[in-house]
Amino acid sequence: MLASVDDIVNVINNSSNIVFFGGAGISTESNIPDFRSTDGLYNMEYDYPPETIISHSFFINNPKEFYRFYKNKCLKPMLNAEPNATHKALSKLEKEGKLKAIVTQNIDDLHHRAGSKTIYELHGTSFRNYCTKCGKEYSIEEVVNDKNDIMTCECGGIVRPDIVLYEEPLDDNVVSKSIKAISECETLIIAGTSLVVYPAAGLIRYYRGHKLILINLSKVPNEDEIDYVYHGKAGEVFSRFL
Ligand code: CNA
Repeated sequence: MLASVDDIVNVINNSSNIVFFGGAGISTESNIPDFRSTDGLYNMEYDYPPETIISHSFFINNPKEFYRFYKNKCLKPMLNAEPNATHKALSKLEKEGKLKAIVTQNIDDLHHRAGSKTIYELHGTSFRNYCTKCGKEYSIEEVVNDKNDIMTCECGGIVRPDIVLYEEPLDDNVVSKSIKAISECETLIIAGTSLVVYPAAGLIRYYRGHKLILINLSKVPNEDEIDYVYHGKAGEVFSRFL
């Protein structure tokens, strides 16, 4: 059913075992564009759609174009971003013992930087990078500041971000922990995600309770199955917890 900010705040206040499932829409209020909103990456001019560029085969066959897009459109906005009200409120709810885990599709590290501890990053993180040949690790700053078209390691191997590219499988351990948290929680909050990227979106099917909340700017598939639906910005709800 459609719910107000007050309704959602009440459900959260009356829950003691919450899990949060989020996506790119959680970080748009930190000025990192998402993939599908009007001003998101899908509506900007580029030679290929983002899911083509950020795919395993594209990275292997066209690393120069991969790096051009990835550095300009993903890394640079992330490097300058700060946690917003939603990241901060989730960290506070965890400290209060109410929030048990964050399951995120984001790769921007903002939940960590807001102080959250139990975070399952389904798609990895841009803040870890490694050489595909020798495994040497590189920071996000080293990747952004690298002047070459393709970042290579001193051993000659190509450096890649520790993110799950399209066509690549999710990490089994992260998936198992996410499923356990979702299946055991009392309240599941889904926010800032179009719920169209699988297998990540399929994990919400493991929720078994009756306090399923959606906070999203636009509609998502199967919304009529969700107990509380609020169409608006995540920050409008979570700023109430700061
Ligand atoms: P998406 O498909 O771009 O959808 C984002 C959703 O969030 C849309 O439905 C928007 O309507 C909604 N939205 C935008 N702003 C807000 C807001 N302030 N409050 C509430 N809702 C909002 O993103 P998904 O995460 O569903 O797609 C999964 C991809 C996108 C994952 O693989 C991510 O790694 C990838 N991605 C991540 C980032 C990041 O790490 N910040 C940025 C861009 C893309």
